[in-house]
Amino acid sequence: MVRCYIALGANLGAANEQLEQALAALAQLPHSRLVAQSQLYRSPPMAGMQQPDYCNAVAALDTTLAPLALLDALQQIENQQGRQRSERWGARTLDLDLLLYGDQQITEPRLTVPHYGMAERAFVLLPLFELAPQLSLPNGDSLISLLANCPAQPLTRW
Ligand code: A4P
Ligand code: MG
Repeated sequence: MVRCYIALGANLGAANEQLEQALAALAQLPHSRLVAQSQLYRSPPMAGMQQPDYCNAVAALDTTLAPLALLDALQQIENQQGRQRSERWGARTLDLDLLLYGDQQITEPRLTVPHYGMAERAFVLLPLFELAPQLSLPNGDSLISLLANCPAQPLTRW
C-alpha cells in the first residue's frame, strides 16, 4: 500500500455535498482504503476570480493502484459528479488533484506529482497539515515550512 493525499475542491451547487459525495466515492475505490479526511474549509477563488467561494478538503488514501490508474479513478469520480471541463480554473462541481503518491516524483504527460500548485495554496496545505503535520515532500521540504512561506489566504471552516 502507498499513502496518497488527494485535494478536493468544488464551487458550484452545494459544494460541501459534492465533497461529501466524492469522499464516499473515494472510500469505495478498489484496492484502496480511505484513511482520513480533513474538515471542510471555505476559501475565496484564487487570483481574485469572480466565482463563488470554494469548499476544499484533503483526503488520505492508502492504495495499491498505480499512479495513472488512481488518476483515472479520480477523473471517473469527477465525471460521475458532472464535471464539465471548460476554461482552466473555471468554476467546477468537483476537482480532485493527486497531491502526493508516497514519496514518488512523477512527471508524465497526464500526471505531475507532487501537484504543481500545492506549495502556494493554503487551502491545500492547511487541510493536509491537519492530517499529517510531520509530512515532508519528496524533495525534503517540510509541510510546516511550506505553510510558513505560503501566501496568506482567508480560510475558514465550511
Ligand atoms: N494532471 C497533472 N497532474 C495532476 C495531478 N497531480 N492531479 C492533469 C490531477 N490531475 C493532474 O486538470 C487538467 C489535467 O491535469 C488533467 O487532465 C490531468 O491529466 P483538470 O482538473 O482537468 O483542470 P483544472 O483543474 O481546471 O486545472 P488545474 O490546473 O488542475 O486547476 P487547479 O490548479 O486544480 O486549480 N481556488 C480555491 N480557493 N480553491 C480551489 O480548489 N481550484 C482551482 C483549480 C482554482 N482556484 C481555486 C481552487
Ligand atoms: Mg485539477
